[in-house]
Amino acid sequence: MTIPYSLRNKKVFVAGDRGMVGSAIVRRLASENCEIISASRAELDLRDAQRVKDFIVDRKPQAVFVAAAKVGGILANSTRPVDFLADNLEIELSIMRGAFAAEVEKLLFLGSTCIYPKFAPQPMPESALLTGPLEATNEWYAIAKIAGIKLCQAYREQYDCDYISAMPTNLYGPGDNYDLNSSHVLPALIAKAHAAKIANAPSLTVWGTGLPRREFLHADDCADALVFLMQHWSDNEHVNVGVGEDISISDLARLVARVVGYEGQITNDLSKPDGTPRKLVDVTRLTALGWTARIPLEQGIADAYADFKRRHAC
Ligand code: GFB
Repeated sequence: MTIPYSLRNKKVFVAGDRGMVGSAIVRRLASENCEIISASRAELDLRDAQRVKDFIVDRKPQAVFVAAAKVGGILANSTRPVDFLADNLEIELSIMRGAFAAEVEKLLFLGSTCIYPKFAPQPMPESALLTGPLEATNEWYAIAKIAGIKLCQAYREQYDCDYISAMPTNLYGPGDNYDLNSSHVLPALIAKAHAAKIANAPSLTVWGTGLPRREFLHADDCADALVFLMQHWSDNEHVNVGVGEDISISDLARLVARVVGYEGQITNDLSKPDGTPRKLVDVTRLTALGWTARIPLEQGIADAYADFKRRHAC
């Protein structure tokens, strides 16, 4: 823990500002009185190292949030390995090289808790990194995110750059992806429960056994934690970001159905993978710094469902 880093009156580049987490960071930064720098995908391909470097050097941000990534749920991860490995490596390397060239004061890299071994102790402490084999359904994404942590550490070690990493647990919230082939479980269940309710369908289908357990963090809580870490964390070690509680997929499906108002049966499609059996992060480090999540899961699902209806439903 060092002297707090102030974002006030700074130029801040939020890479990935059109995504769920990036847009939540932009909302959160509204109260920090900083100037946000962003670029749409059409303006700037973040995999293009030269263009990214030119952009960052030209705009001269003082702080950078690396919230841009190729993301997706269990099916997308296991069927598009090149996209998840290569795109993410290119994005993080381009941004960090650009940030270094522009002498950015502080950079926060956003990873994922899938960096931890499939059978890591639960809750998973930061020290579990690289202690065992990864979960096969998302090892490509995990390897790219581990490389991002290592890049931050390498820049710190070789050039004394203040680059830090945060590992959020499974995220959801406004602006999520509701496409059933590429989404994560929570938005998928919202979309399925809504469709089943509208169609008066007798059942909705959950992938896998429903037994795996996951921890869910609202994107606004995540953004708040990331801004907090930007201000209060400066270390080689990464920091887990979570709520400290998990839920089985079956219980999550029942909770989503209740929020959406769907009363039919819940069935299982056992041809789909379960993935990692459990993914609960140890949030001791973050809690000790003074940050805890505020949005309860049921309230967060209601908020996400309201956003889904605004943007997708009739
Ligand atoms: O959220 P999810 O796709 O990814 O799936 P992971 C979590 C669990 O929910 C798995 C089950 O056990 C799925 O089988 N599930 C049930 C469903 N119904 C559905 C459904 O309709 N759609 C989806 N997508 N899942 C991801 C990684 O792992 O977690 C990423 O693939 C990333 O790399 C992300 O790290 C945070 O939690 O298994």
